[in-house]
Amino acid sequence: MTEDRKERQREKYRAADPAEGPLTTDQGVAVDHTDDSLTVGERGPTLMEDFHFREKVTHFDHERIPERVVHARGAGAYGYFEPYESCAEFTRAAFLQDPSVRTPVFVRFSTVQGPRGSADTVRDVRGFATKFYTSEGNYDLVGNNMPVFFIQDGIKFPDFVHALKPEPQNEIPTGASAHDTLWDFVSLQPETMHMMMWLMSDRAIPRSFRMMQGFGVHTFRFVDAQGHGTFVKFHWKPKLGVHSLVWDEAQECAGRDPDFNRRDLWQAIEAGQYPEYELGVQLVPEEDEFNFDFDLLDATKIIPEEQVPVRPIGHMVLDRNPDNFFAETEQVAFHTGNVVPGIDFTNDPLLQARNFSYLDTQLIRLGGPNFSQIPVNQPVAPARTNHRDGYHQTMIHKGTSYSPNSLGGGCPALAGADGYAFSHYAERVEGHKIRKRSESFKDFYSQAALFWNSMTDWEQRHIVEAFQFELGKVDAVHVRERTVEQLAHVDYDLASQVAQGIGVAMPEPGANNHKPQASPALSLDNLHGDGSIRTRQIAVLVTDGVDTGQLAQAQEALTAQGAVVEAIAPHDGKVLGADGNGYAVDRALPTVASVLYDAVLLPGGPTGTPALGSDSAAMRFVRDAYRHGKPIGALGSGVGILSTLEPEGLHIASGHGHVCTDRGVVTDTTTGAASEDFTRAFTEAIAAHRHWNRPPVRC
Ligand code: HDD
Repeated sequence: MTEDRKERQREKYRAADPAEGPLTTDQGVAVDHTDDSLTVGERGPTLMEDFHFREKVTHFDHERIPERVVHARGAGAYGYFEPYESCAEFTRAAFLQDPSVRTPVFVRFSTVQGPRGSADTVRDVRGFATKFYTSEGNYDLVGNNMPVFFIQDGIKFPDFVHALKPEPQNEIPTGASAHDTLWDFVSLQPETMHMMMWLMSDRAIPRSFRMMQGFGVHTFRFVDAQGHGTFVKFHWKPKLGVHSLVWDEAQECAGRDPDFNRRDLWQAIEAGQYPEYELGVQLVPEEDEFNFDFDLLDATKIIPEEQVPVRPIGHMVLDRNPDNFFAETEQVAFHTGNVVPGIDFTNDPLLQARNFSYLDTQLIRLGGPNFSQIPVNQPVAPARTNHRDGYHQTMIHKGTSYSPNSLGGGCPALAGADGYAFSHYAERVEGHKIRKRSESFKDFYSQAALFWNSMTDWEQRHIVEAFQFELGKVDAVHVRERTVEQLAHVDYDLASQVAQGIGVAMPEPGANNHKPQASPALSLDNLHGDGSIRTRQIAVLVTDGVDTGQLAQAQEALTAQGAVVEAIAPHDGKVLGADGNGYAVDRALPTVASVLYDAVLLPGGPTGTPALGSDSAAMRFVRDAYRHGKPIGALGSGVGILSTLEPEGLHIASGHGHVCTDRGVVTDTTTGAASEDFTRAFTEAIAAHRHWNRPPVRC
C-alpha cells in the first residue's frame, strides 16, 4: 500500500485558499480595510464596536503557547517507514509485517537545553522523535541521538533539568551546559558519567540531523502473536553516515547561522535529497535477561553491538517538509506511552516515569485533553472513544458516551479476541513497596570507560578539550575538583589531562577495575555510512579571470555525485571568466563563511583568480576550512593561492603536473580541465568528512 493516509488526512485540514476570495474575519465576513482602526473622525478615539480590530489584536495576543520544558527547539518532517521483511517472528506490530506497506511518519529533531529561539549547533543531546501513523494507531519512538541517558530513575528528571537549564538568577547560559549547576549535579551524581562522556564527544555537535544516529535508549519489549516477549533496543542509522562538527566551528555557526541544522534539513528535503535512516534492533531473548554484566533495565547502559548485533529491519525516508511550523512541528505531541499491539514496556524506571510525564506535559502545553485531534497528532486509524468535551473539542460526537450502554446499541463495542486490540504483556511481578535503587544499577563507570576506550586519538582529544572548555567555565573550584575525581574513576589519563587544563590537582589514583574493553561500533571513524558525498556543501571560491571551463567541469563532476556546489565570489552577480564569459555567483563572500560548508575548491585561471590571494575574507575562508579539518581542493593557479598560507603552517604535498594529496588537501597544478584523478582524490577527501591529523595553523 503506497497511498499516504496521513497526507490524505492533512488535506482535510488545510485552511481556505487565500487566493480564492477576499480577506475575512474569523466569522467569514469580508473585510475591505485592515490598516486603520474605526475612529471618531480622523483624529478621534477608537470605537469598541470595531470588531475587526478587536478580533485581530486579540488573536495576536494569544498566538503563543508555552514552549516545551525541554526539547523546545526543533525541526520536523513527514515521511514514511517500510519494513524490509516481516518481523512476525518477534513482534505482531502491524507496521512491521509487510514490506509492501508504507507507514506514514512525522519526525521531530531537537536540542534539549535551549529555548525555542536558541542556536542549533550548541553542545547538547539531540532529540530524535518519530511518530508512526500505523494502521493500529500511533506508535511514538521518542529517542535521542545518544544511546544512554543522564539518570536512571525519572524521579530525578526535574533535578537534572533544573541543573542543566540556565541558572535561575540570571537565565544564563542559553543552549549550553558549561555552567556551575549542571556540573555540580554531575559531580554528585555518578550515574551521569557515561552520558557525560557522550555529551563531551563530537556526537553532541552533529553536522546535520541527516547525519546522526537515533536510539530508543530504553530496553523495550516486542510481543509476538502468541504473547511471547523479546527484549529490544531500537537504533536509527543514517544512510549518509554519522558526521559531526568541530567545536570551534559549531560555536561560529551558532552566530553565522543559528538555524544551521534546521535549514539543512529543510533544504535537503526541498532539493529532493531525502534523509534516510535504517531502523535496526538488538534482540535479547527473555531467558538471557540476566546474562549481562549490567542491568537491561538501566538506561545508562548500552548493549555493545559486538555482544548483540544490530539487525536491520526497515528504513525511513523523510520526503516532505511541514506546511506550517506551528501547526505541525510545534503542536506535535509525542508520548512514550503511545504504543501499538506488539510493542510494550519494560520496568526501566526512567521509561515508567516518561510514560507519566509526556501525557501530563501536553495537557499544559497544548491547553487541554483534546490535543490528539490536532491534525499532526491524529492517528490514521479511526479513533472511537467515549471521551467528550474539554477545551478545543473539534469533533462532533453523536450518541452515548459511556460503556456499557444499550441506548447506543452497545457502541463502540470492545475489540474482540481477534488479536487486534492492545493487551498488556502479562509480566509476573511481585515485591515490597520500597524506594531503593537496584544494586544491579550501581556500576557507574565501566561503560563510561568502554566509551573512552572505543574512541580514536582524535575523538579522545576532542573529549578532553570539551571537558576542559566546560569545566573551565565553572566558577566553583570544588565542583571542578569533584568532577575530576569522578573522571579518575573512568580513566586516569583522561582525568589528568582535564585537571591540567582547568588548573586543579589530580586526585590519588583510585582502584579502577574496568576490563580494558572497547566497542569499535562507537567510534565515528567506523560510521561513515555509504561513503558517498551526497548533499555535502562545497564552496568554490571564484573571482574575475577564473577558468570557467575548469570551474564548470569540476562543478559538474561533483554535482553528478550528489554534492551541492556553490560559487562564491567577493561580490554577488557574475564574475568575468578568463574566456570573457560571465559566470553566475551563488553567494557573496560577506554573506557566508567556511563553517557553513563541508569542503572548499579553488579553481585556477590564467589571470585574475590569484587576486583571491589578496582578499582577506577569501583567505580567512580557506584558513578556517583547513583549521577545521575540511577537505580543500586546488587546481592550477588555485594551488598558488593555497601556498600563500604555507607560512602559517598549512601543508600542501609538493608536486607539479599531477595530483597530490596531503591530509585532505588535494592539489593539481595542471591548467585546463580537472583530471579524473583529481576529482576522485577530492571526492575521497570529502567522503572522509574531516582530516584530523593536520598540524595547527598559526593565525
Ligand atoms: Fe523526554 C520531550 C527524549 C527522558 C520528560 N524527550 C522529549 C523529546 C525527546 C525526548 C526527543 C522531544 C519530543 C518532541 O520533539 O516533541 N526524554 C527523551 C529520552 C529520554 C527522556 C530519549 C531518556 C531515555 N523525558 C525523559 C524523562 C522525563 C521526560 C525521564 C520525565 C520524567 N521529555 C519529557 C517531557 C517532554 C520531553 C517534559 C517535554 C516536551 C514534551 O515532553 O512533549 O515530558
